[in-house]
Amino acid sequence: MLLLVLGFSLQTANLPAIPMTPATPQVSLIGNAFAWNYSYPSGSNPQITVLHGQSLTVQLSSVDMLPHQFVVDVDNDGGGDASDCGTVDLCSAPFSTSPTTFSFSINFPGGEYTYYCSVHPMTMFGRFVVQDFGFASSPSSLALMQGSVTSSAITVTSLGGFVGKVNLTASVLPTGPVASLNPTSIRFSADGSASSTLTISTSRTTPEGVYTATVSATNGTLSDSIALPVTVTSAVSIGGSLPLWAIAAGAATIIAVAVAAIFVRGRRKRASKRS
Ligand SMILES: [Cu+2]
Repeated sequence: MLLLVLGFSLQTANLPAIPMTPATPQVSLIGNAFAWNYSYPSGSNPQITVLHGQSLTVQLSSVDMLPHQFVVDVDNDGGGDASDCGTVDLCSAPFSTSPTTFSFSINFPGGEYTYYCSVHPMTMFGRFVVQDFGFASSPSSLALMQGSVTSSAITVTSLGGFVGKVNLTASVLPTGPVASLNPTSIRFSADGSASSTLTISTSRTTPEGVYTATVSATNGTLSDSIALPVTVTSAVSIGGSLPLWAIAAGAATIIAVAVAAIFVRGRRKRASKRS
């Protein structure tokens, strides 16, 4: 375990990272067929780390007179295929001696990607990390009677090495069942997960119907939410209605009375014939 931690920290220490402010993330990449930012203080092929949902501006320039093109390989199939540009992969315009900027939104899932120069994909590439958290519930839908309580486990998972504390809130629409969470904030480590219990309770007077419970998670920059259908059924219709056994018992009584009546009539007929 210690070795793993050491290995991880050594690995991250070796990778040059570009510090970014969450509000206006910007990164500068200088094209050189040897590597992006070749021989620059930030290090060659620096890792780019962004948060899901952010917009990123990449300032692109070239120092070797050669054409370059910045590509984020969103589908992870390599950086040499400019055919993915404009569909799945994010690609700047080709550039050479004139600098250009390329802005885009990080609307693809959290995880590790690679950015390339599509002209020099063998030398000009680096890690492109999208940090996010995943959000899941188990079970993913709930059903309960009036006047009862049920719960679902809400799990938050770190993606792309996202670390930190996430605050959770829960609500139910329309008004009726009451939602609560325990705990209301989760702290998790890189690539780890943590969970909270969503509890839904109803009173005897909560109207029957289908509701939606929403659990939202935010760390101030990232936010995500998950919705769970909640079905409230009547306690009366299940506990107080005529169950099958009662219907069966009623039918048996009717049959028994009918049989008895036929038997009595038969005896009377035979008795009258005899006399
Ligand atoms: Cu290039």
